[in-house]
Amino acid sequence: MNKMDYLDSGMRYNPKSGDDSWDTGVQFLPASNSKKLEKKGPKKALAIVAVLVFITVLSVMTGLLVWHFHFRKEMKVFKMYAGTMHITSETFQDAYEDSASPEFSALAAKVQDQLKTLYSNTPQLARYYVRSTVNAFSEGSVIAYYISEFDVPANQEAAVDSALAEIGKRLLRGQRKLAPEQLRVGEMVTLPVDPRMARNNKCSYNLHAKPGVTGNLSSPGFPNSPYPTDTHCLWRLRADPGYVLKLNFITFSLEDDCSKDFVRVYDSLGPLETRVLAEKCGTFSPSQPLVLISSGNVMLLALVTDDNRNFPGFKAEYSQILKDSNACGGQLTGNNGTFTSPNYPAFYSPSMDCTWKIQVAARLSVKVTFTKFLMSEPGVKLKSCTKDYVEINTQRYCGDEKMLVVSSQTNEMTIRFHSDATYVDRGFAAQYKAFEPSNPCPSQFHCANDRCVSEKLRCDGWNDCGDSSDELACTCKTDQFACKNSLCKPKFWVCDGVNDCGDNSDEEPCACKSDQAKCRNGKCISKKMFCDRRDDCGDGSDESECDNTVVIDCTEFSYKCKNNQCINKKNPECDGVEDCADRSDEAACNCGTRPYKHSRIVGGQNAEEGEWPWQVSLHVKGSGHTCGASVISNRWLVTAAHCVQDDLKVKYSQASVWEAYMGLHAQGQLGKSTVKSNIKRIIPHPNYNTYTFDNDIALMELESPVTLSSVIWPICLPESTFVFPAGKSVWITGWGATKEGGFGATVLQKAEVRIINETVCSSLMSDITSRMMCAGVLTGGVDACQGDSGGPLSSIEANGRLFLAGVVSWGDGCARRNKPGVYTRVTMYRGWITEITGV
Ligand SMILES: *[C@@H]1O[C@H](CO)[C@@H](O)[C@H](O)[C@H]1NC(C)=O
Ligand SMILES: *[C@@H]1O[C@H](CO)[C@@H](O)[C@H](O)[C@H]1NC(C)=O
Ligand SMILES: *[C@@H]1O[C@H](CO)[C@@H](O)[C@H](O)[C@H]1NC(C)=O
Ligand SMILES: [Ca+2]
Ligand SMILES: [Ca+2]
Ligand SMILES: [Ca+2]
Repeated sequence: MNKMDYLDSGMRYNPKSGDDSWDTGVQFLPASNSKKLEKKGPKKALAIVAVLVFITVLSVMTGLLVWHFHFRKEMKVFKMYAGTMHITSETFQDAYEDSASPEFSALAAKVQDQLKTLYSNTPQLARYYVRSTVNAFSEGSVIAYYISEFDVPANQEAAVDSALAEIGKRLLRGQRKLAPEQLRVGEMVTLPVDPRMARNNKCSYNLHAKPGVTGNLSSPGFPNSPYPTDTHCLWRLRADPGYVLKLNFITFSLEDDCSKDFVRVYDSLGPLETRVLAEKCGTFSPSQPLVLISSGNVMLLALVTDDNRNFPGFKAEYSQILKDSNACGGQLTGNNGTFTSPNYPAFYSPSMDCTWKIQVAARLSVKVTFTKFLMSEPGVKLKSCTKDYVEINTQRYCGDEKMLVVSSQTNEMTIRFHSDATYVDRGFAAQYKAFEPSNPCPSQFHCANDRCVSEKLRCDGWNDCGDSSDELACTCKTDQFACKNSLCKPKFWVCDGVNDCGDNSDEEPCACKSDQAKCRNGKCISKKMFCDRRDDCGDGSDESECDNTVVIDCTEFSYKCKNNQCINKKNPECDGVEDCADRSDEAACNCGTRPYKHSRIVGGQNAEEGEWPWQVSLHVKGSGHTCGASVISNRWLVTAAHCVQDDLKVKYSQASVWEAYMGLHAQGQLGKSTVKSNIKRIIPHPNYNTYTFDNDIALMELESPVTLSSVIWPICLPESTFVFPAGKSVWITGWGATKEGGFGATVLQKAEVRIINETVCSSLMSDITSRMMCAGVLTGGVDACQGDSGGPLSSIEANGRLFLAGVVSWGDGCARRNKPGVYTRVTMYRGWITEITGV
């Protein structure tokens, strides 16, 4: 074959016999091609180039193949294994806790010797073994914690893993042959260490909890400097025998991505994958404390960081508590009561089993309502419930449950709680109650799923049962829309782009024809008219969501960069993408972020601490909380003009009657970070109309600038072109104050509301102007008033950043279900706000 000529001239390589892949590897250039090249004399240059290319390709291929067959086999992977060895032939001495003691060294040497012998006698391991290091001992009789290191050829990794998984059994089989001075071992576990745990710069601490004393520990540098890069720090925590450890993170603020920086807590002194209690990153709000409790008298805390982006870190307290206080379960009698998972609201401990037996009076039945239920494990498919679970009548529950209610057929119920050895969670809180089987919900509505809800919630358009059974078989009221499927929904959900009926019948009256699509202003235009560079909608919305952000002719609807160019993107400000050539859309974005990760804790209307850091409580001196406001800079607040109108008794328009509380969570409880400030001046909108509430907005200047912090932070102000479309969910917050009457809640409340179609709102309410927007409640109680006059309507936008969409104004501004709330449309006042405040 011709191809061999090329080979001979270009290459000195002779493939090893038996390497079949070699031959097939070079057949891509057929021999016939080279014959053609030889014939065509004038194109000799071309032929030479082709030959050179061929040779180059061939040498690269050859190189790869040589590497593949020769070196790859030899390429070693460094692997670490963590192990525990239960030594039965020794008794624990205090000196074993001190790795500098001669006793520690002597026993460690014995363990290391024994491991070496064991590995040397195991064919799959002997050649790759590097060393073992004993890091700690604990009671029981003596447990040794060690790390074994191996240099394993890549293709042998699995074999080494499985040999080590079996090594414990091997050791036990060999016990009879041991010399008398050798250690007797009851159990041995050896497992690969998470590769991330092998990062550099090790540091370690050994801490023993003292009886009745709370110790403390923190990440290196805390609180003065961020934690260092490329760090791997270990804290080995011990308690006295008979005690368990409680680790309580007071502050916890790491990078948000656990693949970069993370904390791991083990129910062991070694980093065994089978004993991980938790892996955490991000920031935890003080209202969701992170408290872990071990199952034995040891615990290992590891901090692992990567090479950039450092955060403050953590501070934690540790203490020992009696193991008995971990006991759980029991007999519950009486016709109502509560019980919780062990340690609640701290995380439950691993490897626990608890049983509660509830018995109520004969002829009654039992109903258990879980007010909190958080039993998730990373990487575990929900609903398999093979790890941690609650079991009632052979039915298992796990994961996160929002509205779990379970009833019995008899007057008894048995609830079993089980946690396995790895990954713990917050657990559950439950209430139980006896009920008359013939009347399970006295003076309440009985949902199909056994929940009981107030009769007032029946047929009100909201799914309160969780299974919609409170909304079936209703006669629609005048303020309700009759869906085709016979559900009744509040009329204000019509034509907002959200399918509330379920069969879309609430959206049909305003749907576009099939070849059309809807503009933001509601007009239907042909789909072809979108992104054709012509404003067919009249509000530019057909040109604002095209694939490429381009510069367009400015209209009153287009976003204008500082350099006066207009771009066709919707809401480009602070979305994390530089859209303007001069980057001005991303220039002033120190706003609208929150210090804490969004909470997983579901249900309830209480805000988390720091969840709404722009929320202000405006107090009238001497009479307390009166209105809400929003922080927009370190000097300025936005509130409602109607809050600052004089009445016969109080001169609300005077700055001196007010004081602003920022960073406040609960009324009457000033936190460490709460700031109280006097007001220098109040500027209500000059066109505020006391009768129609038109232009209901006012600015307040603080007496002196406030120091911004994690709990006091400005919300972003939208440009005049910013769009908050009908159907979008936004949030209102407050303590429930209307200017007329005091507040309803101590802790800051939050409620999700949804923006209502302008046309629809105008048809339902009178005197709605273009400077107002309407929103209806999505979640929240019936009678509770959430949100304050003057408080923020916060909208979560691109990148999780929050913008001030509105100011709570009138109607049922404090968010009740039956009526839309009316809000001052902040986009209308962007120019005015800048003019006065410079923000
Ligand atoms: C933390 O513990 C150390 C001793 O371990 C002690 O000196 C220090 O005062 C403690 N700090 C606090 C805030 O408890
Ligand atoms: C629980 O039972 C006690 C009497 O046993 C009663 O006074 C109390 O009101 C009950 N609580 C609830 C929530 O039903
Ligand atoms: C708002 O509702 C009207 C009908 O009341 C409808 O014509 C219009 O398209 C709706 N607007 C949007 C943006 O859906
Ligand atoms: Ca309802
Ligand atoms: Ca709708
Ligand atoms: Ca942008």
